Amino acid sequence: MFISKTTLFAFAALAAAHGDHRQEPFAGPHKGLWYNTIPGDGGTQADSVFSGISTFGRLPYFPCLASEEEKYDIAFIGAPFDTGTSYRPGARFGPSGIRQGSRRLNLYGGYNVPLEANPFVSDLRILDCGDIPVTSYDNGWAIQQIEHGHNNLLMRKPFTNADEYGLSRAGKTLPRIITMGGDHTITLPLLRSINKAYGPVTVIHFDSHLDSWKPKVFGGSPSEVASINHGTYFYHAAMEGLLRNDTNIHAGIRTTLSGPSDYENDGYCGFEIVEAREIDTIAGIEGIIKKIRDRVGTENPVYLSIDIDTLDPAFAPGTGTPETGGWTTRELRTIVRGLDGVNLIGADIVEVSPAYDTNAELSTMAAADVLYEIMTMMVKKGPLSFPARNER
Ligand SMILES: [Mn+2]
Repeated sequence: MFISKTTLFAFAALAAAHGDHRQEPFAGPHKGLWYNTIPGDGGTQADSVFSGISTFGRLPYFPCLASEEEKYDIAFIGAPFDTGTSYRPGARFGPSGIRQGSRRLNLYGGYNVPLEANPFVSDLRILDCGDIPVTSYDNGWAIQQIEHGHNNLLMRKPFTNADEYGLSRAGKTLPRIITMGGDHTITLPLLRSINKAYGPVTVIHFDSHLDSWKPKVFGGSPSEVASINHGTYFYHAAMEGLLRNDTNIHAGIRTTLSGPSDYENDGYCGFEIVEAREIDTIAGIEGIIKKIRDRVGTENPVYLSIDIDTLDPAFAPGTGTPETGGWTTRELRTIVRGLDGVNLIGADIVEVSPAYDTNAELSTMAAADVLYEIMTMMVKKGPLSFPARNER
């Protein structure tokens, strides 16, 4: 019977996954082969980084949306949606591209030198949960799919500290979801989901564009779904009350505007702005980190959304709306690491569009490495839980 076979597989996978807290891939070196009995490194070639099926960082894969029982502390999930783009489409292939770009990040070589931690070795349970099913035929429906898929993963008890108090509105410790887009439209349904758990949140937004443009109305009658796209979602998020209004910040901005009023409009959405060129004028990388940290504070739950077009197209050409004059991959990674210690409740990386990448996979590697920095900070911080108020 089909169902019983599926269930059987799920139980087998659960048993394998729960046996060990280290992030062991299910398919390790092939121990049945004679050359895997050679002492030392003799056997690992059967599982080298260029072979096998790609999950993010070779993390164990489990189709979490197929089983409500599955637990994790951090889950990677793809949202392959790109029908909200205004220029070059293709970010629906972002999740698989980022996984491909992450092949050299893994348990065996995952020590993050500047952050002094290997995020693949901890007591936390971290999974690649595959992709949220997303239709490419109906944006309104797709946006609901993304919100509900994300929220299904977010509202579960975490693997660790499930009964400890946490930062969520209900005082619970929740798992952290890292979403791989998809065009930037996906951040609206992700924030709707986050809002259900945490209420209005602080957002750090890395991007070359503001993404807070007031939607244009065509033909006299406003269509709500049509007005939601990768350049307007923060406007909607602000109008829906999903954002704090005094702690958000954009970083890496360098877009041209339709006029100065774009910045005024942004003010309604509660963002401060760090322009990309400020790296040359406000004490470099350290100045930028300070400006971000001063804005968001250390107590607030913070959501991090990173558009790969923050990077200069020399470093990440594989994106839908490139803008020259951006930061290097080194600069962005250092700035992101500068957020170490902030209460990151979730994150996304978006607009990775592999069709415009080079054969050298610059953009997907950059995206994967930025996620690796985020994953390391989340693991270092541990579950976002704390003793009950009367015990503190
Ligand atoms: Mn964007």
